[in-house]
Amino acid sequence: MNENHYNENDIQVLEGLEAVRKRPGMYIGTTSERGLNHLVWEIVDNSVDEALAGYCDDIEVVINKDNSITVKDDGRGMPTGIHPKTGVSTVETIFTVLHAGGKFGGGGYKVSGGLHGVGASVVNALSSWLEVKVFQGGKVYFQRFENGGKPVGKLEQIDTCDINRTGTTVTFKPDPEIFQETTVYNYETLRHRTKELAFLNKGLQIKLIDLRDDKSEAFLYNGGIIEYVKMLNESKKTIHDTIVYCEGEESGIEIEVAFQYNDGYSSNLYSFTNNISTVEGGTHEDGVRLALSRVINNYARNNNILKGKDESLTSDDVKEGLTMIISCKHPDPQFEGQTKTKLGNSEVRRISSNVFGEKLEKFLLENPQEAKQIIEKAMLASHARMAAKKAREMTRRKGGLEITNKWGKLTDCKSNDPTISEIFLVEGDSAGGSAKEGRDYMTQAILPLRGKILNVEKARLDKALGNEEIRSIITAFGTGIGDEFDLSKLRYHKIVIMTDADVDGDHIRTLLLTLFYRFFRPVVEAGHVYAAQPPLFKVVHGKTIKWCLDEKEKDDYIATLPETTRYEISRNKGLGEMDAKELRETTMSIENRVLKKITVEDAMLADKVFETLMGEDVDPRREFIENNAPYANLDL
Ligand code: TTJ
Repeated sequence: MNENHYNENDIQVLEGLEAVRKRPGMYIGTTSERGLNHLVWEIVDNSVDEALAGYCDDIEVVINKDNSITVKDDGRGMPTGIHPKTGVSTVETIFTVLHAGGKFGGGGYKVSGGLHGVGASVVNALSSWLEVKVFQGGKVYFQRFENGGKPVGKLEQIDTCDINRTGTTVTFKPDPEIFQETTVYNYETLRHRTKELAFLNKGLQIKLIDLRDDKSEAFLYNGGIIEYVKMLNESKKTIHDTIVYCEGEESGIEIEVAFQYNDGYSSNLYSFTNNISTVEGGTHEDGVRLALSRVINNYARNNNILKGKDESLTSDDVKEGLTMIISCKHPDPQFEGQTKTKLGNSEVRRISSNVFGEKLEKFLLENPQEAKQIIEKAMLASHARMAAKKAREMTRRKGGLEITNKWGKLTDCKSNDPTISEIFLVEGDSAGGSAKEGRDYMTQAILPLRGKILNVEKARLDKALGNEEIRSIITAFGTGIGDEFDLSKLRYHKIVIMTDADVDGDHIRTLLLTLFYRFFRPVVEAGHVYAAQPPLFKVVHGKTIKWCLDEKEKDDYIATLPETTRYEISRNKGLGEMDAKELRETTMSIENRVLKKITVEDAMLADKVFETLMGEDVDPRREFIENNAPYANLDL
């Protein structure tokens, strides 16, 4: 190659990577910590693809001391030969040409993961440097890129190796100019997804190694999603022993389902397509749900457990206490929905319904004892559902209750326009009082919450409805609940949780998020839920009081003070320590406040923390606290 002259290909390549650096958000969604993690998954997905193709069963993810990441696999190794279209090695092509992975241009993998499939070149573009090593045919190849993906030399052989050793190793260092918020990896976040990937790909070992503090774990599940269900039900009382498992394939589409019921009232259903979490569900989930109701109803009818024509179990009834994982592998998945996490391929509905229905029917026939337990559980749910309906009708009809008590302690805002209306859920009456005084009465409503809100994990819908705090929340939201839920009736487009920065505050927030996760998930999904961030520090000097959001803001502020100034710093423990004006200026006013948007994942995590902390079994709880002590306070 003439080193002084770029040819047309080179220029296109440079422009491509430059475009990624100019608009990283377009390629990885965000340059926050989430985007930083995204880089890891983009690389790991390549190795997982190799595993899905059957050529790799060992992957290592290493967080190096300098927060660079190494991903290593024992697959066939990336192709090293010259790529016919670009005239440079395929390795270089994959790392420098947008969309040049195995998933594009055909001929690659049958089934492929990848979050958005943007590929290795995007990771390269967003890295200060990246190195790749390929072990293939007894040779070791190497290439390095710097400054956002510019090759430093060509792919070259640097060594020899055992002819039997094959694989790919990639190390990259995220560019701090791009990831300005943080370039420090969080072990727990990487752990969650590596573990999940190991569950979803049985027999694949994924090691996570943290060289910053010599921590490492290996995840390998020969039982795959069966072991996933087992883990999810670990802290629960299950109502039957066997974890039901089925897998099947039709027209190149694979469906795998595992489930087990526990004695709780909520359901834990997670679905995936090509290892991607389909939070919004989709046709694979629909099919399984349909089959679950159909088969259970048929069985109950054939065995005279359900009598009469109109008595039947709804899909909500058979969902209660259900822990289920659905994993679909599809050669051409169509992702739809607001967050592109809903599987849209319509043929999958029939296929998953058939595959799952057939196996479930067989299981029930062969295991009458377990069938009986499952159906009894659903019947109980059905009765509770009818009781809840009656309870709801009662609350609606009780005229007196509506007038004096319907709104609980809600102080509503003047505006009726949900898009500009906000509701603050405030811990404690005294902070509630300050909030009421400090609010913008046009757009901000205040609902003070007293005491611990009902533990929703242990409560059924009908019981939850009996709780005064929860009733006030439901009434205030206006959406209804259960079968009647209607997002379009939401009265406030911002729901702001405002709690103290202490253990009780954490607990109440966890409780609220659990409640929202269980009963108002679409509200969370639509991005209406926020956590207020009251300032953590107060700096007083002379007559000036400065509230600072966090350690950094406090330090920055102190640095601006003249050296001779005497000042006092105190930690702001509760909302009650601020008067109405201060609360408005620091935490509530639209101009100054900082709100943290709550994602479904935050809510799911809260739900999980809650369950583990509140569950009846002591051992998992102790274990959780021991393992997560520093994380037990949700980092919101
Ligand atoms: C593609 O088909 C021919 C044989 O090699 C296949 C391949 O590319 N395998 C492969 C790629 N295994 N592992 C990778 C890979 C691993 C990492 C860590 C990063 C990247 C970009 C690819």
